[in-house]
Amino acid sequence: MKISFCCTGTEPTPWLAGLRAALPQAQVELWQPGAAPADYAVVWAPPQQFFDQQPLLKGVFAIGAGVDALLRLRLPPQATVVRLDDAGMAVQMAEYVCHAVIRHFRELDVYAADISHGQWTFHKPRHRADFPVGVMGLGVLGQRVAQALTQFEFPVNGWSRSPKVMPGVRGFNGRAQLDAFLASSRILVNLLPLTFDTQGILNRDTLSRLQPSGYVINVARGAHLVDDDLLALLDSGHLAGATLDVFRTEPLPLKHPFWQHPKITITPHTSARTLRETSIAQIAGKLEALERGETVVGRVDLERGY
Ligand code: NDP
Ligand code: OXD
Repeated sequence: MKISFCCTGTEPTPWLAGLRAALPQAQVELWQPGAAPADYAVVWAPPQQFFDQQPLLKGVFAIGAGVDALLRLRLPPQATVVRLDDAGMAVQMAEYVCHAVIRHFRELDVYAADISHGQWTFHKPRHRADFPVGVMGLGVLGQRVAQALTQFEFPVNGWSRSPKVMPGVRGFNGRAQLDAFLASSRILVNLLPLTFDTQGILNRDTLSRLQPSGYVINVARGAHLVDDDLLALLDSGHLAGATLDVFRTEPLPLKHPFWQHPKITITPHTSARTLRETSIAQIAGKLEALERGETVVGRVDLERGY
């Protein structure tokens, strides 16, 4: 069995060593243009040329959770596409989002500014009941985040395509319930996949529906957000702030207003990182399951786009 590794922006040596150790029966090679066709591929941001030269692939394993960029390429029609399913990302995402929510709710930036000015000042405690958090996308990552937020006793709303029942989470689903979900939320966390249906979903209309002094946390994809709409709502005061981990162009161009905006915190697409050992173990297990003719979780539905 041949496995081709083609991950742009990833140091290949430890991945190749890890995949070879986990799948000793396989021949695992770093892809080079003109390489012989493989049976499986392990990819991140591969060029179209890769798939054009790999017509026999039975399976394509992404080393990330989001497959929006992959699905924009022409893939071999018979290939099963599999994404990472948690693989250690869910707890990281829960940490990141809870940190952003609590930092905003507890006014920790205000305290930091006070302290930097030598001021020992108390601010009136705020009520968490006044800070309902809405989580868009209740998949592998969104559910973990929503559950973590309930541990801190925030009111939590969740929005997904199909109905979900989660303890402590008020569920909304489908476009018909989107407005009600937004109106019930003050802090909005985006954990949707980027698809035809969800691109630009964080826009002037939707963000205006959040409760006054809303706060936006985008940890999914930059193209979910209409940048100018966010800036306008921050400047009008309808939104109090935003924490953004993902951007339409990455790295975020230095001239982009998000870098300097006093109400925006940015991080460099780091909220949930791919963990190599865990990911290799997951990919190896699923590849062997596919070889045995079994179904695997994390299989991408190409029609839905996630
Ligand atoms: P999942 O596929 O497990 O979950 C997606 C969720 O979104 C599901 O609940 C799904 O609904 C819902 N959804 C999809 N389309 C719609 C729609 N049109 N309307 C309403 N709900 C919808 O994905 P993950 O949780 O694993 O990952 C989510 C995203 O997080 C990834 O696609 C990626 O873009 C991003 N990500 C970002 C990282 C970072 O470091 N910033 C790291 C990892 C991922 P249903 O349950 O009904 O299918
Ligand atoms: C992912 C990501 O989708 O890193 O896994 O954004």
